[in-house]
Amino acid sequence: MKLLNFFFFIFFLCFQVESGVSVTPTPLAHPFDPLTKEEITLVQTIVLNKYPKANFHYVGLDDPEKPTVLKWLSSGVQTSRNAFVIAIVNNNQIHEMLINLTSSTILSDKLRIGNGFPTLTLDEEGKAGKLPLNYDPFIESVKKRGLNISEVVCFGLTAGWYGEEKNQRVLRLECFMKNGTANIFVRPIHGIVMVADIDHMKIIEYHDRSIQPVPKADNTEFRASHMRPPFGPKLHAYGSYQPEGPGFTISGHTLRWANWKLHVGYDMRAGVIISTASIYDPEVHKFRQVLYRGYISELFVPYQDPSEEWYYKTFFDAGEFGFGQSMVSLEPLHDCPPHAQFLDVYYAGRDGSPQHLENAFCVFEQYGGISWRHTETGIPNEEIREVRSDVSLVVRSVVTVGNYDNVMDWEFKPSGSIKPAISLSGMLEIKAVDIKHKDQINEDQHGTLVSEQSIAIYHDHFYIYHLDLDVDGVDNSFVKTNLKTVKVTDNSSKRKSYWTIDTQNVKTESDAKIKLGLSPSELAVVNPNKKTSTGNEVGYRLVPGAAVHPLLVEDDYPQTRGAFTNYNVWVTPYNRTEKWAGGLYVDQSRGEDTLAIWTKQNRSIENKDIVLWYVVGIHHVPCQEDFPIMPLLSTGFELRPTNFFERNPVLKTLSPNLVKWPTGCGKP
Ligand SMILES: *[C@@H]1O[C@H](CO)[C@@H](O)[C@H](O)[C@H]1NC(C)=O
Ligand SMILES: *[C@@H]1O[C@H](CO)[C@@H](O)[C@H](O)[C@H]1NC(C)=O
Ligand SMILES: *[C@@H]1O[C@H](CO)[C@@H](O)[C@H](O)[C@H]1NC(C)=O
Ligand SMILES: *[C@@H]1O[C@H](CO)[C@@H](O)[C@H](O)[C@H]1NC(C)=O
Ligand SMILES: *[C@@H]1O[C@H](CO)[C@@H](O)[C@H](O)[C@H]1NC(C)=O
Ligand SMILES: *[C@@H]1O[C@H](CO)[C@@H](O)[C@H](O)[C@H]1NC(C)=O
Ligand SMILES: [Cu+2]
Repeated sequence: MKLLNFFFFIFFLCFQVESGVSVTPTPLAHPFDPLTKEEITLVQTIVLNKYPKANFHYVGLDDPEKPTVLKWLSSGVQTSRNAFVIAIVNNNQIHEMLINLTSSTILSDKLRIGNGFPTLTLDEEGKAGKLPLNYDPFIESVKKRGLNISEVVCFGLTAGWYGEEKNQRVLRLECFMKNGTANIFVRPIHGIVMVADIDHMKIIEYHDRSIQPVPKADNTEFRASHMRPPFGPKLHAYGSYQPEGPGFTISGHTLRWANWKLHVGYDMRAGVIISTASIYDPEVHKFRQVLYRGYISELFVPYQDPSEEWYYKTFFDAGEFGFGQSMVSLEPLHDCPPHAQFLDVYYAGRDGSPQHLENAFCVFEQYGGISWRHTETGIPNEEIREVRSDVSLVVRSVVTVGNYDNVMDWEFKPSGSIKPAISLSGMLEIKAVDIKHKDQINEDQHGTLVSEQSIAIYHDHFYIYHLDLDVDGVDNSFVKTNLKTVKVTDNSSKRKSYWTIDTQNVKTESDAKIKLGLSPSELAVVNPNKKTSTGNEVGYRLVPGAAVHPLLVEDDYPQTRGAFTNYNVWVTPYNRTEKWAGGLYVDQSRGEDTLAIWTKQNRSIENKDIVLWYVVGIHHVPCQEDFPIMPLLSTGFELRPTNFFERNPVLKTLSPNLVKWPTGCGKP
């Protein structure tokens, strides 16, 4: 059957709001602007001047105090900027430094004493990966397996903490075979336990425990250029066309689009940070605050194989590997549509020098399906059909930590909804076994046999979002509305039951710890000081994704470190330094500085500046389709206005014009 040749409609994205957004003021630097290349260089100079032997593990903007930021928002009054630095000096002293970027002075310099280590540098990860290749016992093990050392690639992996007394910065090392494929992760060299001391960059522990065949390279390739036909179904060309250009403007890091105004920041640990997002309310002719700050605070990925080679794999991808420094350049036209705009970022390398990452995130508009609709069939002799199509704005970045690619989106809608989403792709972590068919399995292999000799190990991906909502002002409350069954027992109705709501103002941190999915409830952050004309408190509701709960016991070492997954929802009073749900120093941490510990204070959260923490995730039982590379698997949630507006805020938002592709375009 011959399909119609390239026939499609393109949406002419032409957004109109009465908010005066077309006027772009001269870009005042936003207080949350990420450190510039020059500022990173300045920090490097200042620190190396004091400590010539310093390695930089974190360099970022020291969050300005909230009143400072709010003052800037209302009046443009700028104050000085500070940088926060974590450096390891002389290979063993962890220094926390605060640097005034305006006066180029060190404001404070503290030696850190305590458990846990800073985020790894990319440089030391790279160096650790090279250690085995020059380590005689390993070379011997490779020979013994009949493998070619020139085709071996190794990685340093964080070792976790399992009750050890000793505090030493170490990495476990794991090696893989190339030889005919770029998909090294599915070709592990099994049976070797290697530990490296990364302060002295040497292997300190080595055991060759057992030999398993390396899974075959056949059918593992993922590069189209290395594949032979036949290919999959032919997908027809697709275009998007914005004759008037994109409907958003980016000035510095400030983004204006439709009825939204927000700041898109970056941090080498957190990755993309959305700040000071506010939405224009046509009823009151002004922007109203919604999200002061939102970012992924931590990602916990515990694998579920307790054996010697695998038990330690309980990764904290943000705190251990640095989400921001693990961001990768996006590929125009494939990662983002044609009309996307890209932003570059800089982070500090181990030597403190600014490292450029091109196309680190992209911003684009996309057709958003139906905004609202109705077909009215009830009115005689009238045919009424009213449909509004939608457009949304997406801020996208990709964080690639080793085998996995995390595609992170922040989607904004004219209706006021914010929809953060995460999509996973990349490779599974594979254990090599001498098993070719499921029939040969007679004990728990802790994973799925996804290909001959390849067990993909069970694991979880728990993402925790830091969501500092400031709904129409700083002082907010957290409201939990339970839906409950009421039984009719007094014959007042023919019904035996109905449901109603029971609204609870949550007063303290303890009461705000919520495991979702057990009973129906609505969770909202409201401003008790602002009400709609009909008296409802203005608010934003959390519409959760599928609920995930940890399956490890609470006192298991990794679960203590990842205790922020014990509940899906937490609320804390705002504290500028409580940023990292797994702690500031996560590598080999002992669970002493987690959200679970902070909230033990049971602080009041009523009519205060509060932060909502939300855990979203995936329990991953791998399947064969995830091999040799996983098609995108997505999850997400929505922050949705709830009695925030007086009525449907997009009632009068017209659909974007429908345009046809200009004649002659897109013909083969
Ligand atoms: C940083 O230096 C500037 C310029 O000297 C000064 O005005 C400002 O108060 C300093 N900030 C702090 C936090 O010390
Ligand atoms: C490398 O791959 C080739 C072709 O698949 C195979 O013949 C050879 O044995 C492999 N060598 C090693 C050392 O694995
Ligand atoms: C080992 O691999 C290297 C690099 O791929 C290749 O040049 C060499 O011939 C291989 N040696 C053997 C013995 O296969
Ligand atoms: C409800 O109606 C039933 C059946 O008519 C009757 O037996 C029962 O006593 C009534 N209960 C009440 C609480 O009135
Ligand atoms: C903020 O949190 C830190 C760490 O939990 C704590 O030490 C500090 O006292 C808190 N500050 C305030 C003002 O509560
Ligand atoms: C937290 O504080 C509230 C109010 O004082 C109290 O009712 C509750 O029992 C406390 N919870 C814990 C775990 O201490
Ligand atoms: Cu997974």
